[in-house]
Amino acid sequence: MAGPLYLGFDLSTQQLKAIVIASDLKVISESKVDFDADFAAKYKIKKGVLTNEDEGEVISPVAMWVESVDLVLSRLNEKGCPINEIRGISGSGQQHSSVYWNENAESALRNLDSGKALLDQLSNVFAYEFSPNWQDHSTQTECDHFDAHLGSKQKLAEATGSSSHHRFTGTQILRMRRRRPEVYNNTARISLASSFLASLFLGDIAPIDISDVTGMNLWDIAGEKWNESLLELTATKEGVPELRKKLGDVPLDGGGSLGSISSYFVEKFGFSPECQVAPFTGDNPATILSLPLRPLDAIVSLGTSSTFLMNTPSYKPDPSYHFMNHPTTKGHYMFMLCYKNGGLAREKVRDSLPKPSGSDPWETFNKNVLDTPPLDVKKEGDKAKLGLYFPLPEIVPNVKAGTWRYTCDSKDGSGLEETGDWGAQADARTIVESQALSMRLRSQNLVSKPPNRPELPAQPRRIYLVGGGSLNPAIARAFGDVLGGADGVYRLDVGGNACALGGAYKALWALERKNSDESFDDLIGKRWREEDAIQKVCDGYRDGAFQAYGNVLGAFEEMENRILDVAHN
Ligand code: XUL
Repeated sequence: MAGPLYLGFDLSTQQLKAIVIASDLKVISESKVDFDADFAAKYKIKKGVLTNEDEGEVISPVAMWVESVDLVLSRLNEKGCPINEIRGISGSGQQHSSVYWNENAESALRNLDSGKALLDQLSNVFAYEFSPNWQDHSTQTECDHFDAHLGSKQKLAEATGSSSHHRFTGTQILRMRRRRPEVYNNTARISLASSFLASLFLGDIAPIDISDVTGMNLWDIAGEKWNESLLELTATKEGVPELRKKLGDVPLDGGGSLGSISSYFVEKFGFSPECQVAPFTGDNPATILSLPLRPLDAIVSLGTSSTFLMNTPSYKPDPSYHFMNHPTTKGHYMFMLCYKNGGLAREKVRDSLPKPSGSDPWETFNKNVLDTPPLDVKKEGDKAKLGLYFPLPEIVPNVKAGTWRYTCDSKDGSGLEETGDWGAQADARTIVESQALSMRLRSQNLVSKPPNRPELPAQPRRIYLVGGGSLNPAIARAFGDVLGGADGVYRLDVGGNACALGGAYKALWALERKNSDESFDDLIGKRWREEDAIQKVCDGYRDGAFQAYGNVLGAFEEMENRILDVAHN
């Protein structure tokens, strides 16, 4: 076997996954716990969560996560994984979710007994038995307070990388203090899902990670410290020292070791006592670590929701998107767009088309996507079609559920007007285009002319597709048409495991880097075998198509603004 092994976890909404890699990045073993399959009866969850619709609360039972850690490791053991060879652990957690520990937590974590189950020893260490999930939308009042507190949404975005969002942890903590003061008062420490998981392995409360902390609306990105004014808003002026204690200090380095693994795991599962715990990060930051992502490369994750991720040295915050600290590279940022409407919205259009004769449910949809020219402009003078398809209320832009169809002049986007239903056939291409156009609109200031092909317009260098939608060639083609991709559109071939894999790579980098200057991309880039990890699915940039979309980008933005105006008046 090639050198020591590294273990990456991903604690997502629906699963806890573990993946073990060797130093040469080869995957050695994997296991997972599926919350619904393993625990639905016990915890009454559905798709990993409980919902309280009256208040917009979406929560996960923390005890279920604790139990899953024992289970995922016993499954890894059953598969014969050489756990004693693992030298480092890291991983990821769903972003924004918070865990409220009480004063028993520290000593319980430090004195874990390998003769007992983890949960038996940790059942009385939580001030709140649930963790608010990223889908929670109970915090509109708190969001309004956060957006107003520094003067405007834009100011909040400048300070913390994002304007307020229901799921961001600062608003969640503020609501906890107001709505459940007894929980807030009994809370000794607050973790994010990522640092919670790291804490179990460390046998101590792990600090919050330098990238994941930027999903809280509480971290001053430029000042590299907690934002005093936003702490005051969350805790009141007198409460700030107490809140600082609950949150703890945040190490600025995403690498290195937090300490050795707790003896509980050594005795119970055969880990080496030398095995180190590196900082765990959020699932989106971990996704950008699942390959050596260079500036100008973009990852488009096409799952239930959609995300667009870039690694960039520029910091240009705006209320409609997120900048987060890069998990490994100081001075770099992760640019993120997070859409609620992705795969489900496309499926809705698919299901309104005639059923395909073959076994592929996407056959008719794909044929329509590929047979329809960009913007459905078939001949000179045809109007361009633009639409928005949101079965769920959307985050980007922040509008209620609905479907809107508009047309405009294809040459310059003039004459934009709302129009009636044009039939599901045209919808197939328009929905895919609209998802990609929204990403192009919001990332246009971050891209530049490709250095190896300076004759081309500014665009991403490579587009990497991940998630379920990445398997669909028609969707890949349409995303390439809209977004470009001078070096092509690629599918990242790691199944649903990008975050866990990113966690394992992070552990490797954190522990094998020669010094704190050896960058993640350099270290992983040298070992990454492109041919094992990615597949080119299409050329990306196509002359003509790219410009056609550029001509209507302004009209697309105008359409969104009109819909927003109506929604907010
Ligand atoms: C990002 C977000 C989601 C979760 C999914 O802001 O809320 O992508 O991280 O686990």
